[in-house]
Amino acid sequence: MNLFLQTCDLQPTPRRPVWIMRQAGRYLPEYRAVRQRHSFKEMVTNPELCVELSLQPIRRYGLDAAIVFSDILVVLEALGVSYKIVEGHGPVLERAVGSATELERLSSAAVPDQLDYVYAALGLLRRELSPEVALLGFAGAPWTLACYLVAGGSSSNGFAAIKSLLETDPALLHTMLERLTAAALEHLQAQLAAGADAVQIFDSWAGNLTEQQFREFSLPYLHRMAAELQGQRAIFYLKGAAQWLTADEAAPFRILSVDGQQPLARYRQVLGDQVVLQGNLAPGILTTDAVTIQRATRAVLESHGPGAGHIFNLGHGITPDVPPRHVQVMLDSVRDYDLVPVT
Ligand code: 1CP
Repeated sequence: MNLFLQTCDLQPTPRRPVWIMRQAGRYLPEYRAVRQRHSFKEMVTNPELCVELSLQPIRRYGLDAAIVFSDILVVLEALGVSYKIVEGHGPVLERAVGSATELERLSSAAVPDQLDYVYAALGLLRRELSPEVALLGFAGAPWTLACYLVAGGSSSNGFAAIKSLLETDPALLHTMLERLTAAALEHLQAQLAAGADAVQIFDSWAGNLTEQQFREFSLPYLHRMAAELQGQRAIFYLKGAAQWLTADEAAPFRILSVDGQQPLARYRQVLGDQVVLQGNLAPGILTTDAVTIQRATRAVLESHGPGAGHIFNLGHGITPDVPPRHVQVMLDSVRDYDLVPVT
């Protein structure tokens, strides 16, 4: 039984499926051991290393879903703007894109032609994983990709450049968002074709917009992606923005990953029972102690209640300071709790 896929399809399961956003990463000693020998770029572009890194958290914890080891920035690289990860700082792009001329200079080559290594890794992973474990691909949402593209990498000033662009030249920003929507969709479709059972769209910076700006610069593009991905399993992660959605706005998403802004019961109350919810333990809880982790994990499970349609996860990515044994405490609590009597 694949608990993750059944839950995506709103079928009851004997326990909740669970995986962890950014589950491969620096909190794991086995990740750091590989990272010591290779640059981030080597790890992402080498399918064998990629498979190894994707499997590390599955081997250690037996999670219900594996996510391909990659980054949202590979799509920008496919558009002709390469990136590197600078230790202690984060992603840095080869150049920033903030004018019409710069936007026109982006490559028009087909995105999937540039990202063979991701699809190769997915194919290998699907063969390695048991059928009970779901395989996820992913991409950045148009707004979040635009944040990095306009800033030229990660930002220490809250992505100030794109915030001014949004005021001074909204038409240019919309042209950019159109372009990024098409590129992200091409990459997601290719990942599904290569063996991904589901994909997640990360709008990690949606909450950096006001509610009104979110409705203009992010939501329409997410809705377009949902429409294009209809019939496929697509999870939409809207960090800092899911609390603004009405039931009608959320309905096209079918699977919504939410942060810890509100308890799951509140999202259920507003959105109804036809949307699968993923989340939403605050990642900071994992740095505390076993008793606190058990209590907070149960609170998330109880907040959702016994009905189908809950994928347990964090509200955001796990951080490098989390002791791996604390993750085990959380997972034991999820697995011991439950559950829904299967009829
Ligand atoms: O198991 C996994 O989930 C690993 C695969 C993965 C994913 C899903 C990585 C590896 N990155 C991502 C997505 C990603 N990348 C997002 C969306 C998810 C989120 O909100 O957490 C974002 C915003 C990025 C951009 C990025 N890449 C950052 C954040 C920078 C910022 O602006 O705050 C960072 C630090 C990276 C590098 C990176 N990507 C992945 C890892 C493990 C790392 C750290 C690299 C290292 O070892 O130094």
